[in-house]
Amino acid sequence: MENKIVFRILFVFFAIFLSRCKQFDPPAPYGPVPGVEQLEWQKMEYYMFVHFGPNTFTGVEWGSGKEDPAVFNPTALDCRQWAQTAKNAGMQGIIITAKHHDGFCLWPSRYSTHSVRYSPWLSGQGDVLAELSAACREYGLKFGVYLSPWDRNNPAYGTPEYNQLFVNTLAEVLASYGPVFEQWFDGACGDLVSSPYDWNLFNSTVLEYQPNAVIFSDVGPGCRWVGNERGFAGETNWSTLDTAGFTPGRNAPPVGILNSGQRGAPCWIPAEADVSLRPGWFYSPGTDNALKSVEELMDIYFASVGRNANLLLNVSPDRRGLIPEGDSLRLMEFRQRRDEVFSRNLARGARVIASSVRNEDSRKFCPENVTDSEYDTYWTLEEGKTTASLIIDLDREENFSVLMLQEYIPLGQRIARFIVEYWHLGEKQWRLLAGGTTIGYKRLLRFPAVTSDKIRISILEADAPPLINTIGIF
Ligand code: FUL
Repeated sequence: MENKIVFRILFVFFAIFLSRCKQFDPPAPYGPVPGVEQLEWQKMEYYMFVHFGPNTFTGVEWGSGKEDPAVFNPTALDCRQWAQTAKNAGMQGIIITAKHHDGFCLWPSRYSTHSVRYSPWLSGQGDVLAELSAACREYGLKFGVYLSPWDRNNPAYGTPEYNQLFVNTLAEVLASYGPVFEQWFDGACGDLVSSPYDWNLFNSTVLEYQPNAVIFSDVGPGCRWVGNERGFAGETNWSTLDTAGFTPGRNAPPVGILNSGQRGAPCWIPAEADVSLRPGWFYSPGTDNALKSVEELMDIYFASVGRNANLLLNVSPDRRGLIPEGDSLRLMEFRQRRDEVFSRNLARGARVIASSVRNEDSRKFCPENVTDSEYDTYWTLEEGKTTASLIIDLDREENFSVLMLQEYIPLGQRIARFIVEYWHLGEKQWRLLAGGTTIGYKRLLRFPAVTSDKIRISILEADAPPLINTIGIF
């Protein structure tokens, strides 16, 4: 009898305990979600592309592969200067063209006679990848490699043997220069290929040697081309894509799809926007006065990082092997402008009022999570609810012209339409400020400056309960 009472009491306590725990349950993931390495990659946001090789010295964009390796002879190559420039520019890593379409290897490859070993640079003893990977480590930057499958020098190119040769080359690089955060596969090919590339073999080789690398191509699997070389992601940009039946290059999905991703698609393949500071990818004296302006770079930033894509900005070391002074200056001006815009987040610590909250009494999903500057805390709603609004109360009048929204993507991308309003102090009513479709990892909105003490964000359409982890007002 006594036992029964004890059992009942225990049962009641257990039930109460379970119901309290439930209050802390996070929402279930929706659709595909990023892998750990894809999330780390997304948080990098902005990093450097470096195009360097024989083309630097010959002034062409696509080398024929027949160039004499003797043309490669930088007089003062210094990868530490590249790394220092990237660091000061606010970038998180560097991806180098280890082998471009001309087949020239920037390291002394065992598998090619078209490499630094056959050049006069450091009497054939140099290794650009060794220098750059060491410089990246020194400056706390991540290191990535571009290797073009299209090879205009390799005699085996176009034969079935080439796939294995390319894999050997790939393995050589990936095994030798420390952690690689991104493997960049270019789909471009100007010559006819009679023997198809073995993409499955290429990808599995990358992951065998660098399991944490994010693989870039037209169809991922780690991240995808944004569909243009202007640095512009779509205003609508889903990190999901359906790659069935597609391969990189000629058989890639249409560029419009790459630009905007696909809502409800089965694979998590976020966009990366690649664009060059100069009109071409490689250095040419003719482009010294044609660098993108700070305004153009800001437009690119808002259209890439500000539209749920990472920005891969290319710089072109010159014939000395240095990033030219003008290019480096422009990168610093660009950084300064971003610092000016983003230095003070007016929303930090602000009071937030939500129309609805998940498990209200637990406070785990409370609206203030969006202004606490922690990545892993977020505001969300009860299961089944997909629309809601948030008011950020600044408690004083402020002047602002940029809004930042971040969706908590570790549980999937959900939001499909939203608007932003501000409280018009004179008229005492809400006025429309901006609106959009997707948010994703980060969405930045620019508008003519307004003065107000409150803004309201309304989620009008989402595929599952929306999760917002950060809001910034600048
Ligand atoms: C393209 C290449 O053909 C260009 O030369 C450059 O490397 C660019 C980043 O990708 O597909």
